[in-house]
Amino acid sequence: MSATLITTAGSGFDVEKLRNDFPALHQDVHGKPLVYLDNAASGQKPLAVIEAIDHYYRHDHANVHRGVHTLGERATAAYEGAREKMRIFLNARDVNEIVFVRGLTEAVNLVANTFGRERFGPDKTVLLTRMEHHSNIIPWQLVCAQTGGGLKVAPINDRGELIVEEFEKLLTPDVALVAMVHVSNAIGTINPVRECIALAHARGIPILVDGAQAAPHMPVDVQDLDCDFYCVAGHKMFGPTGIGVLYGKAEHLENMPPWQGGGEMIRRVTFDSSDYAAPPARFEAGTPNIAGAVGLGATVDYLQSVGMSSIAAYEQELLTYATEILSGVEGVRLVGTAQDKAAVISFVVDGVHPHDLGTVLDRQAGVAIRAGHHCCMPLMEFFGVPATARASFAFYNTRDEVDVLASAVANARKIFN
Ligand code: C6P
Repeated sequence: MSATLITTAGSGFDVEKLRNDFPALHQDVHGKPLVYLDNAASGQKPLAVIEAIDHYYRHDHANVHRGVHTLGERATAAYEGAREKMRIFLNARDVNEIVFVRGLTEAVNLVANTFGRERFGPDKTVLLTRMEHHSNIIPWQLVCAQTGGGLKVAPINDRGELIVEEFEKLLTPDVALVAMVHVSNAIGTINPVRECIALAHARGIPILVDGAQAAPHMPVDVQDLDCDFYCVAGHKMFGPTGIGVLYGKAEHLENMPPWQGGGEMIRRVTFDSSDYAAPPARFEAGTPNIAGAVGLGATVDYLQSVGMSSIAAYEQELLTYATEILSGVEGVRLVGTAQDKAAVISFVVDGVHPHDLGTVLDRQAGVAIRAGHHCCMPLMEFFGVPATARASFAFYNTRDEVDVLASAVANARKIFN
């Protein structure tokens, strides 16, 4: 997705109108209108999502898949309806390929402890990239510590782009699985996942994609990608916290052992042995986050009414503008300048620690950014910085907000220098 190729001109995309759907955006912080640029950490929620959860708790709540009574049936229909919405959103072939989980972190842990554990061993490795979030490093490390084997890391260049030729060279017979991020949360790089998936599959290697920062910002089609697993976090998609989705190809899910045991994931139980339910129930032990799923379903409806292609195009325009304005501020250095980039800008400012910058922007200008290592310590080490400041945009952000950010950064630099 190149910034120069797409445009929202003529698409009817009206950012001011869309902003009205998000109550939290309309408030003052320290006496200044909030400028929320921490969307990679979590997105704000449209009224449609808040109201769907409110309605569910006021009228339809009961446990799912258990009650024969009316509320039980309504709650089950709402929960399973949300699964179908997620199937359509990701273009999965079958609704049973959609597993509800607590979030992206749980999705990776689930695959590591089932599919991964069965394939790992002393002579096996998991291939990652240098830009992975800790959620896509630690679960593999934990399982490898028990099974033997270890991690291999595909390198990146100085712009923060995956070096695909090196990635390909690392696809050797010891690799049991590739796990890679679609869009880097820390620097915004959009990885060529489709190409990487094809390269891995050509060698019979399955691949998991961390889609936390892709699904909220661009169309995702798991059949077109042909990934084996795709992980999504609901709260980054402007949905509730505590809910996410693991997409897995049916052929994998059907052959995977359960991870957590409990109610609903079984067919028959005796004290000697038990039989497990088919996917997705096999991986959803216990009472699930029903309201979270309902909210996620409402999020999907909302995002589809705006249009994922329009969202992607608008955010690319905003990224181009923000990159130009911010890199023009004296003392600012951008960290991560990939050609194919989502609307995330990581930067450092001469003489100002990112944490101080984050605090000053909040107190003096009402601007919310994230400062730190963004749960990507190996990536920060690569760039030789302990931390960066990060402005991460959503489709409800505006050029005016970019201007507020840039002048607040310039002021902060004056304060500290
Ligand atoms: N990144 C950020 O500020 P959870 O916490 O399970 O919802 O998502 C984890 C996760 C995994 N992969 C990527 C690419 C992510 O961006 C995140 C969450 C937030 O960048 C919080 S560290």
